[in-house]
Amino acid sequence: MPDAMVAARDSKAASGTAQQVDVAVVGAGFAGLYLLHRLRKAGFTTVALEEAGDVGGTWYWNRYPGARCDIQTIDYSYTFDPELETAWTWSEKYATQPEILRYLGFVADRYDLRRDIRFKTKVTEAKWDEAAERWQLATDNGARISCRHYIMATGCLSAPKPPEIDGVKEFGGEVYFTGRWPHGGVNLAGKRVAVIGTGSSGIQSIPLIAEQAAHLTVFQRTPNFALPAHNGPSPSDRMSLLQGDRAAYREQARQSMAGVPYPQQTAVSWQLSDAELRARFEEAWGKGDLVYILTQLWADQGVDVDGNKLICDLIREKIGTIVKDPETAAALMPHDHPFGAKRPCLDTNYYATYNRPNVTLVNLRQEPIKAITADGITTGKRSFDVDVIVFATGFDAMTGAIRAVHPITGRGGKSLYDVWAQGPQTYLGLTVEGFPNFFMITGPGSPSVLSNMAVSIEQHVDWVVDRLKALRDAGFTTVEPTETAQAGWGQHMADCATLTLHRLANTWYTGANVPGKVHALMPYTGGVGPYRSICDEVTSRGMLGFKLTGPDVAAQCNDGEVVRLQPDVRLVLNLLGQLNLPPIESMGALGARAFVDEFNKGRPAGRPIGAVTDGTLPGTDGPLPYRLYRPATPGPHPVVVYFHGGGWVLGDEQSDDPFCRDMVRRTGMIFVSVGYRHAPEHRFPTAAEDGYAATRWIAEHAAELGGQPSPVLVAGWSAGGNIAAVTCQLARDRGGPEIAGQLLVCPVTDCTFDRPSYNDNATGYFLTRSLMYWFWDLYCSPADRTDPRVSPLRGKVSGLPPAFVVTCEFDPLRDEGIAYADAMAAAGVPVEQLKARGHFHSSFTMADVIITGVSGRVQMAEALRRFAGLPPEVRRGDENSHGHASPGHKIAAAAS
Ligand code: N01
Repeated sequence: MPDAMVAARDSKAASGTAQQVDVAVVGAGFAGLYLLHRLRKAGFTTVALEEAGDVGGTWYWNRYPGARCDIQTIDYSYTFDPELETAWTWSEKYATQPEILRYLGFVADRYDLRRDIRFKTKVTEAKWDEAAERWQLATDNGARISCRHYIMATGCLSAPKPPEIDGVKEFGGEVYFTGRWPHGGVNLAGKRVAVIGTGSSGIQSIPLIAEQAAHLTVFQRTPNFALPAHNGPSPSDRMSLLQGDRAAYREQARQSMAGVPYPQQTAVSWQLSDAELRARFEEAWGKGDLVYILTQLWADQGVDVDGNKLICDLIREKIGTIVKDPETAAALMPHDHPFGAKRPCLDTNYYATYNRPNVTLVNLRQEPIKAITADGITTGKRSFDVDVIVFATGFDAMTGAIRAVHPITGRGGKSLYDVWAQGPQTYLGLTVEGFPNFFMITGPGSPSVLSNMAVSIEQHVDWVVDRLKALRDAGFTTVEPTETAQAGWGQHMADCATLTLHRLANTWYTGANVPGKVHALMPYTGGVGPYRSICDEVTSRGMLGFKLTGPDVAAQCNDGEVVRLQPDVRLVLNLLGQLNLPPIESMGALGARAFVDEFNKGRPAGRPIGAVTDGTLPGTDGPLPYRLYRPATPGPHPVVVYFHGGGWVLGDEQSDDPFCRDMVRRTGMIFVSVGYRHAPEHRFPTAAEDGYAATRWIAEHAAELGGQPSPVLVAGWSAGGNIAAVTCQLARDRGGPEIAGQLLVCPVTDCTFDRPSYNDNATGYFLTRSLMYWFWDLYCSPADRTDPRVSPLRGKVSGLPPAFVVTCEFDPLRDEGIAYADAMAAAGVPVEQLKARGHFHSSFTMADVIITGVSGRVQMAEALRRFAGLPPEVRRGDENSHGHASPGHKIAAAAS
């Protein structure tokens, strides 16, 4: 497409006199165009500076053969104006680059945006002028600019990275970069062509280049997962959803994880038979939709190495069936990263292209490129004479266009280049501390490249422009995030990153593709919907984490961290909040038990283990039920006596099933979960005495249960933690049984409610203060509450077995758990504590829902093995590494 007919609009200002605007925007792609439209509507004077000759951003530059979007085009569109939506019809499921560029030109015309864009103009410097409280910009074309606010809408993949191969300048043939493809096209007919790189750009262009070239040699360093696009008309099912209720469809996209309206998948892989797994995969393969296959197969695919490996195997099998030469097929199969951890690709005939006689694949892992010569490319083993080299080698992503293109100097002369030397730090991915009135659209720390960019861009732009409007109306002239808020966002980013498998791949998401770049996962992995709600929360909490100043208003600094909960805990609590449940204590004991039963039916099934058997054991007043969880490994195993949670009122020997299974898998031990009797039918000290009696019986019958003979271990959660702690005291005082160690997870240890955590976490974290009052009232009369059989903190705490005590930051019981651990330690008991940041009372027992609880459960399992005298071989695959990670895997190594 020719450059814009509208020439770069030179500022009327004489050279040396700056053009004065409220807001300057860099970039006229998807983000820049929408910014201009919104800013103008909000009454801001604006200019956009664009290096290219026309609008389009990435779609202006990436004109290589086969360039298309790989999010369905009906989803990859602006949604801010319903009339625009109906005024444009996409011709294909995945539109080509020329069609997308035409669309962006259409949008620019429709809203008359070009009149505020200075094309062919590069910013060469941006400096914050402290006295004027304005950004001063220098450009390579036309007047300087002085603006109140400076917004980078520069895209995430706009700075191509250099080829990093010696000798490019020596090459006598033609050289092209996919990211800077000539506008007039390139005639490759009859030529010997080399393509270096097999990311999305390479995978899209290789089949078309192969059709034109006399011979194509593909130089592949890392194979990538690619799926057939099955391009054509937009699928009728998606179209009818969109057309059936456009507003609802768009809203679902905005609240979704990836910015495309698909529901949250709930089935987990271990619940599905092999036939079901394969059927789901085949359906996804047939759909030709990246977001579908990345999110809809099974719930654990993106968070668990085992669930992910199932998909990797199935895709590798597909590659094997398409590519005829086994050696080539093997070289094309990715083994070094989980599916989705590196950006997968959509293709048209990619793998089949390697069956063509004029295509050769060179596996650079076996023969790295040594140099580019005048005639072609030399590897460690061979030389390839070529006429054309196409570099599909990617970009200095996310930070390249912001950090390195021009110096950006903030408050106190600080350069963004230096501030980000150890990796990008931002608040919300939108702002940076020390850089007032500076914003980024889809910056590092925002969902951006892990989402449908169109949806994220609209959200970012709306949020920024709405804030600028509100600040202006309130008389504020500067806005800047605080250090605390930015550090908190960094922590939240890191917490989110532990949820996904991105940390197990070296990719441009982490900066690993650029030599010397600091490794850090740059996009926000917490999802589009949660991100949107966090941004809204910042606003509703009075611009939390921002300093605001203005000449005629009092400065405001509402400091703080917007998210302190672990990301999955936040999701669970939000979901529970949306259910608007009545307080459990208002349901009565029977109603509450029925509620808990129903609630538990909705959770993911526990993972398979060796065996689960039910039985009864003799209690003090008759039989007590138990459930025994046995590992798949040969026994005999150490035995852990387990007490479920439920405030002495709720739950049973089956109600902590996922936790017990998880711990059995990790520890390799038998767990016997005891069905002790409940209040109000059986009040204090029944639960305590049942717990002790059960422990004694299990210890005496450990061998019959398939376990190692005594000593046993005890463990429990919440009221079960209370029973476990009490059992250890009773066993010490009543002559046994011998207990090798105690695991107390968020235990009740004392009858007073005056510790700070009872107030700090009184409501909002599922277990409330009033629910605890109710539990206590049902179980124990006030006169009995100081009895160590219910308040073990008031008992003698010396001479107890070694303990591992877990407490959660957002739990009313936090401080009494810590107090008990401290008291035991002070009395000489070997005690380890896990004070779990950002977690709530149920974090660790909601195995497979609260994924951030994995590392805590690994520590618990390690402790139990230590107590039992076993070597520290804890199953930690889902925490640390991908099954196929290569030994030199930097990120994986860092994670362990
Ligand atoms: O870049 P990439 P891309 N020697 O970084 C290889 C988006 N996009 O332009 O993996 C030899 O993915 C490198 O190898 P390795 C999309 O988000 C979207 O293809 O580092 N090889 C890799 O194979 C995408 O993810 C669409 O070992 C070298 C390749 O070059 C992102 O843009 C279309 C090398 C680079 O792959 C980037 O995609 C296109 C060297 N020195 C792009 N240096 C849509 O469909 C690098 N490589 C919307």
